[in-house]
Amino acid sequence: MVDRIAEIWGTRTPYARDERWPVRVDQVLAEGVQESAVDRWVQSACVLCSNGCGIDIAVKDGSMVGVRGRSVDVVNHGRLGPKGLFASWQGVDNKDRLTRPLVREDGVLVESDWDTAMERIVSRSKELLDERGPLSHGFYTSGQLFLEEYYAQAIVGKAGIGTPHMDGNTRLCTATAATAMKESFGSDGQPGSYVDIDECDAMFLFGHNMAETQTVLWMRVLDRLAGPDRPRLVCVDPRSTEVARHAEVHLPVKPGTNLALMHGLVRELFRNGWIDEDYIEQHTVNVDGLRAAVEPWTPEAVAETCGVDADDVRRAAEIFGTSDRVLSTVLQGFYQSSQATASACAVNNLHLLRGLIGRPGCGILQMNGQPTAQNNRECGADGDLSGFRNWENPAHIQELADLWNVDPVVIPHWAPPTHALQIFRYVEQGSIEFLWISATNPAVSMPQLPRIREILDTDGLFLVVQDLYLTETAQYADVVLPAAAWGEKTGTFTNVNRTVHLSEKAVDPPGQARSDLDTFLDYSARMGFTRRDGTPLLDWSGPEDAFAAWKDCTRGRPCDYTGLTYEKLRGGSGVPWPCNEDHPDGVVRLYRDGVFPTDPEYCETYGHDLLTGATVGPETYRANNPAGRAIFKTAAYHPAHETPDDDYPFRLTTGRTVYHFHTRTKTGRSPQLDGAAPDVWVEMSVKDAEAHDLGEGDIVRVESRRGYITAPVRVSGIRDGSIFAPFHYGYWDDDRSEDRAANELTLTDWDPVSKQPVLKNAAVRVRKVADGVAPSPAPTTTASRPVGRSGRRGPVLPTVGGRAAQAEETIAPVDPPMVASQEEHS
Ligand SMILES: Nc1nc2c(c(=O)[nH]1)N[C@H]1C(S)=C(S)[C@@H](COP(=O)(O)OP(=O)(O)OC[C@H]3O[C@@H](n4cnc5c(=O)[nH]c(N)nc54)[C@H](O)[C@@H]3O)O[C@H]1N2
Ligand SMILES: Nc1nc2c(c(=O)[nH]1)N[C@H]1C(S)=C(S)[C@@H](COP(=O)(O)OP(=O)(O)OC[C@H]3O[C@@H](n4cnc5c(=O)[nH]c(N)nc54)[C@H](O)[C@@H]3O)O[C@H]1N2
Ligand code: SF4
Ligand SMILES: [Mo]
Repeated sequence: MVDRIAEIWGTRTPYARDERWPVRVDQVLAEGVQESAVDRWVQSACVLCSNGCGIDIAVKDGSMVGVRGRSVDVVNHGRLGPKGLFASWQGVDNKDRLTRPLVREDGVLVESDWDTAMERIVSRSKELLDERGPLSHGFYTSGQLFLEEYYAQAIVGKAGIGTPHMDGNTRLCTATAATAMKESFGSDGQPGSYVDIDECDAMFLFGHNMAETQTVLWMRVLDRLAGPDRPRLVCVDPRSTEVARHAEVHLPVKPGTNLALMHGLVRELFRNGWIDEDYIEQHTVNVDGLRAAVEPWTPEAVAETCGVDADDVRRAAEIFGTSDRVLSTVLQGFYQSSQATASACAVNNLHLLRGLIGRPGCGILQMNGQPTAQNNRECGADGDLSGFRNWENPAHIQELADLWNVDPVVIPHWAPPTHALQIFRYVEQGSIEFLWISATNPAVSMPQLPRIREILDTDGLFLVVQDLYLTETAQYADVVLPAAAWGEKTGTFTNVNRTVHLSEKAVDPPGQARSDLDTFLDYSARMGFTRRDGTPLLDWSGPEDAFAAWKDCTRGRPCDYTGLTYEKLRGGSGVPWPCNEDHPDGVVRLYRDGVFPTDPEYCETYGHDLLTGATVGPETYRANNPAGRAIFKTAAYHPAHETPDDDYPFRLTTGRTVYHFHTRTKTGRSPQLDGAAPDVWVEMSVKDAEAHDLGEGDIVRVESRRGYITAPVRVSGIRDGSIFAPFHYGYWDDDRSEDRAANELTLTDWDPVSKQPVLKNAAVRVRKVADGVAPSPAPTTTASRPVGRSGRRGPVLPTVGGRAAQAEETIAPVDPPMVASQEEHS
């Protein structure tokens, strides 16, 4: 038994390059429940991050009473992280779940029933469609629903209503991952695989705190680092994360300067001849543009702009340039920072220059964050078009019209789909009067909260919120719909490396709560949406029908699901798409043949200018003639829009801690996790703290031009001049009404190409409001680890979970699951 709050990554199982990662099965059961008393174990996968660990749910007397990792799954080989162990089931099996629809009467939300609630929605919806047309409707959805639910929603929005105003919180999350792959390779679709961790010689983590945000993937890295021929590790992050502590080279860039660093790394590859001329010649276009763009960026120029050591830039470039097999991962430190798409594409460029793609150990993982973000991108409830189709290609629109049997003119394609922040802007301006929010909590997670609250409160807005709990956002709703959660409904979802899992219903939802799929189907039926032949637009009787329809939509596209069925996904491991007749067991890594989906008839986009976001358009795209070759894309570096000045001298960045998931609706209800990180804090460096006469635990007010928060200080290993605040802490469990969510401070600004908001960079100032009475509540086991052992107000106690956090670990003698590429090696 191991305290998995204190020992986040559990016990090491070292292994060598090209060996298979050993199995270790992690299990937790509710206090007092013996394994022999479990009625049944139900197959699923974890939905608390994009890693997508295979999980079995323990059921006893109709309730979830624990979980264990699935030893046969290629993703996790049995392991689970703290969120999977403690929050997956405790976060939903809860007393304060929504059990009935709520409707607003005389200004207050009162309990109601489904008929009343749905009729209110449908009558307002019909009224607005009649009077104002489809552009009066907006949908803001999630990266946490199931594939089947997104596909239903996409069809309702695109073929039923015909509105371009549908997006997901995936815009805040993985829009840049998708965009970077589309710009470089022609389509979304993760080139690499987790297996590349087993097979690489060097790893680069770009703005990715994997240790805390994909804990099980990090276990795999730790096990390689503990083995014989350890990979070399490079970390790009302004904080001293666990990743940074394990790295050979740590580049603590100033937030907002990633692109300058990337230019420097690319330039070193050219300068030192660490490039594969043959690969570039045969499989890419635009190399000359790239060479010219990076020329000014000497290591010294990078050092000056990014605040890192020039020799460290050279060392990092040498590791990239001279290691046989390099794996890169990219996440929010790049995607939510300025010039996001250009910076993420630069990682693709590094790999293309050396031909390190499509080969064992040479993965690119443009990471996802949310567990099902990938599916929203595939299905198109997020501003993409279903099946990775291209908005600007009339043949692709016709394919969808045929699949759905509707007139192609209904499907909005006259302009790019509306991105999330623009949807909120249209509400603010009054043109969207009907907004349906599902499985996301923008009143805490969107930038510039004082403004978001006003928008949610707009006069004349009809707001529907569909959630498990009465969230900060639901408080503003006209109608609240209670949703069935993970474990209470069946469906599929796909993780970072394209692995599709089936998640079966284990228990009944509480009260009248029902699945999001049922709700969208009900709405479609009540609205009377029909196909061209007069039959109902959506006539599915459940998730398996939706999955069958989805398979048709993916035929011949990069995300081909036609070889998958629920039956095939039962019993064993998840399967990575494309899975079809040619590849019945799926595909471990893409682009093995160096052929990319850039053909103009096939590609998902004609691309953008990375500096301005202007579209390239079909003519110019064709003239560039990529024809199956990858495209080097870049832009000139520009400083972030908001940089420090005399009034606001610090750079604020924001992000996560290992123990919480987003706005904590699940992790905040798990005693083990909540106990480990109960309240907000802000991180400052030793030097900055001393200069402001601040010590561990002192209470500060952090102000930006838009708002403020009040929080105790943790003196941590963050770079000088930067401040970090976790964004998890809203107000549902706190008396305060508006001074602890990091997004009180952030600004409304986005990347010109991916439209992903800049959540990692704002100018702030800090002043002390009170002496601390105790150390801050920040965990000691993570990036927020204190620099000294004691604060002025006493020792900083180590973060532990105690008895309640004990989990069982079985390091199994069984054979680890094997995937195709390892078969080749053995
Ligand atoms: N425990 C936990 N795990 C999660 C989640 C969670 O809420 N909690 N959420 C999931 C989701 S949806 C997502 S999107 C992922 C996010 O996973 P990550 O991207 O790994 O997490 P973040 O903490 O948002 O940001 C990563 C790092 O970016 C650094 N950073 C900030 N600004 C910059 C910059 O300008 N440049 C660079 N290079 N780095 C910078 C931060 O210091 C931080 O350590 O995590 C997933 N997993
Ligand atoms: N400052 C700052 N802001 C950020 C970030 C950051 O790093 N810094 N990160 C951004 C990122 S990457 C993300 S992903 C977002 C996340 O932000 P949100 O999406 O707002 O975060 P969650 O708390 O995960 O909200 C999901 C909601 O869905 C509900 N839910 C869960 N399962 C279901 C279901 O099956 N059906 C329904 N109907 N509801 C369900 C949950 O109860 C919860 O209220 O935050 C973004 N905001
Ligand atoms: S790594 Fe992610 S998917 Fe795996 S158990 Fe942890 S939260 Fe769940
Ligand atoms: Mo995310």
